[in-house]
Amino acid sequence: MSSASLGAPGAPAATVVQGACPHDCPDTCALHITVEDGRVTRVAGDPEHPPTHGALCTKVSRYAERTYHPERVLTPLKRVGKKGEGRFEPVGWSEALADIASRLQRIAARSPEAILPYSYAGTMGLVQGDGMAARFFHRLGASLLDRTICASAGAEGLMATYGGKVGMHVEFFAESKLILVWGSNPITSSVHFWNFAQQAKRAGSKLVCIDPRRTETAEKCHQHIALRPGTDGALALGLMHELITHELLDHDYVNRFVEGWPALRERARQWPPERVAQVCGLTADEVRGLAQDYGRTRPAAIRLNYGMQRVRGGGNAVRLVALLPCLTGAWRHRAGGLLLSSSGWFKGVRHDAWLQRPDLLGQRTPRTINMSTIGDALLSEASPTFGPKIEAVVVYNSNPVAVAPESGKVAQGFAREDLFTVVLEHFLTDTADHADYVLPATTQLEHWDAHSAYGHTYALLNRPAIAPLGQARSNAEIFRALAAQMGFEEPCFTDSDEALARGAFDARHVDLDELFARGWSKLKIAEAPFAEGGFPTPSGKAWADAPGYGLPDHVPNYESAESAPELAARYPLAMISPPARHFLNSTFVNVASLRAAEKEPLLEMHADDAAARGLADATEVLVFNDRGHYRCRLKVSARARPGVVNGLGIWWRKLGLDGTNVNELTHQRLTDLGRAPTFYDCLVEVRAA
Ligand SMILES: Nc1nc2c(c(=O)[nH]1)N[C@H]1C(S)=C(S)[C@@H](COP(=O)(O)OP(=O)(O)OC[C@H]3O[C@@H](n4cnc5c(=O)[nH]c(N)nc54)[C@H](O)[C@@H]3O)O[C@H]1N2
Ligand SMILES: Nc1nc2c(c(=O)[nH]1)N[C@H]1C(S)=C(S)[C@@H](COP(=O)(O)OP(=O)(O)OC[C@H]3O[C@@H](n4cnc5c(=O)[nH]c(N)nc54)[C@H](O)[C@@H]3O)O[C@H]1N2
Ligand SMILES: [Mo]
Repeated sequence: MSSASLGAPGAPAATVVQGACPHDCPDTCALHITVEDGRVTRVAGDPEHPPTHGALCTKVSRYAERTYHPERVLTPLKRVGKKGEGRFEPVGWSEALADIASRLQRIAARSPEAILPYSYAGTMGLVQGDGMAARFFHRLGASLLDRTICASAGAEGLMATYGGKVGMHVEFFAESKLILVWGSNPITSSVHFWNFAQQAKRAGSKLVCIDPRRTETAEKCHQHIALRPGTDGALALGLMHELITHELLDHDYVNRFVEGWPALRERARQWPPERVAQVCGLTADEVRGLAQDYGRTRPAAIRLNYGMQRVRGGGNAVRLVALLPCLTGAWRHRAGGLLLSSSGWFKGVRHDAWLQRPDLLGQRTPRTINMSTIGDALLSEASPTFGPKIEAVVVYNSNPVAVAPESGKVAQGFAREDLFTVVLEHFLTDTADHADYVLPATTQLEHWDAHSAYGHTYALLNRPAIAPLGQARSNAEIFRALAAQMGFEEPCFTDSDEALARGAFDARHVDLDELFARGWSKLKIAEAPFAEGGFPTPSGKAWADAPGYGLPDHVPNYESAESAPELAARYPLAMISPPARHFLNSTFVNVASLRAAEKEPLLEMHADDAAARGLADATEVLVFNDRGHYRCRLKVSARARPGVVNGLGIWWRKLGLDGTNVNELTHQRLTDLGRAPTFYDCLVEVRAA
């Protein structure tokens, strides 16, 4: 459906436009946008799209509230105050574009690598994400950005096990007899997966949640295994130990489809339940019971999520967990196996090289800056190892001052008077407050896009439902205009947004007629893709021992009693900072109804830890470590296990209690694999404010 008329005779004509949710979420919903008299009046889920099933999360059902928000940035803005103050005056597009282009040209004439694009998944669209923007920065020869802030440890862990970011079809979890919800809080972060898990539960299946926090999801599962953060690798090794001891391996599957198991088997033998229990903060019976359930139930499925890989050993832990269904042969059934990401199924289906045009670099090989260490990068001077000092940053689809680790340093970097900063945004976020220019971007209701997904296997289309508000322009339109201003003459800089959306997928793999007629189309993937091996490795076998990696192992957190006893003596509480239910990363924090639901920045603490510190529920507290302090409201709660506090994220710093957020406390050290941040590997102490 592109736009069907729904109006009753006499009523104002209503049309329904097919859209796709742009947000960074595994569910990537198909949307029905109702438009009446040029205004969006309803955003609903498409009832026919199987994963969406007609339902939306609270946040996105309020998407129109965000689009029509009175504080939307609707004209280009030029800074008049100090960096970070957020004082701007409106300017015209032509003045803004001319000034930005000439500033970037001057820097590029000396050193294009002194210019850095900074973007993540504010929209996951292939057009408004890294389509025209990537073409622009490749042509310019700017520094490349290593986009690691969320998932790259787990991604590399999957690559080193299956050879690709591939997994089960989400729909078939409805038929699983046992589901391990591991490092994932789907009631908050993936409600459409939860719908399938509920169907399984109603059919009598067992649900087990493996998470340090007693989340809403953990409460609704039959069992909650509240391990210490960063100990998932040890738990997986313990499960292997029990599968070996009790003869629960599928030897036929292992012999035919797993490489390197004998060496890992010897390692797993060193992890009896007692040792695992001590490392994970569990009982040995919990480990034994879980192994029995997992080894004896068919089909058994694991919904792994990125929450468990935001620690030093995150990549190794994903390798170990991802091997479990290979050892029990769970992959033989379509409702068995594992899903962390489905994005690898889109490899070769998406026209990435055409969208992003890395060939425009020609012979140039710019340096790569890791987005997860943006604080250090912005504060680095020129040096032979670092290269030129960063002189300009162009931010789109991201809010690094709030979301990047060790945000005190990130804010200090963005406050540099000699840094030229352009931010494409909907709102004056913490990052936009530091900009020299803020450029008003369209929302998903106002532009074209095409979407792949990382939690299901459908391609989606998003048509514009309404004209851009005010003077807003789409990201692609802004980079097209900047390219023209800079004199880039390659024909690819004239491709329209619609042309980019039409060209995003390969017609041999996506039924483009169906995509454009109905808004979504399923990829053709076998129902049980690895029933007979067929992993995307060169041999088709899964790797227990991956070439170039060696055997996976449990890697303790950087900040733990094991690795840093002196630090742990001063800061005895491990802090994790998972998403708050009504926010999406730092998006929606400024939507009044959603912020009202979250009330204030919260720190959940177990009653014993609160009593030991003489802290009463609802006190204002300071959470601190050597990197800084963060003021928030204490919630004494059974959601926290002893020794672990939960600082729910990710508030805008300026909407918090003292101009900071939880990332004031996190550090910039990276994961074992994938160069990712270790947000949940963080020791703190807490006292009354
Ligand atoms: N409402 C909402 N939805 C979201 C997001 C959001 O911010 N808000 N974020 C989106 C994004 S960007 C992503 S990447 C996805 C997935 O986002 P994830 O970050 O995977 O988020 P969750 O599914 O909430 O899962 C995180 C869970 O992992 C737990 N956890 C923390 N440390 C550990 C550990 O060491 N081991 C184990 N086993 N568990 C641990 C946390 O307590 C939490 O319940 O969700 C997306 N959906
Ligand atoms: N402590 C802690 N920190 C974390 C995490 C955590 O769990 N704990 N989670 C991490 C994870 S998983 C992730 S993915 C990152 C997320 O980090 P980001 O990707 O930066 O996500 P958001 O904070 O949602 O910011 C996205 C911004 O993009 C803007 N935007 C949306 N659509 C468009 C558009 O079409 N055009 C333009 N120009 N802008 C648009 C939104 O207004 C919003 O301000 O944060 C990470 N940070
Ligand atoms: Mo993420």
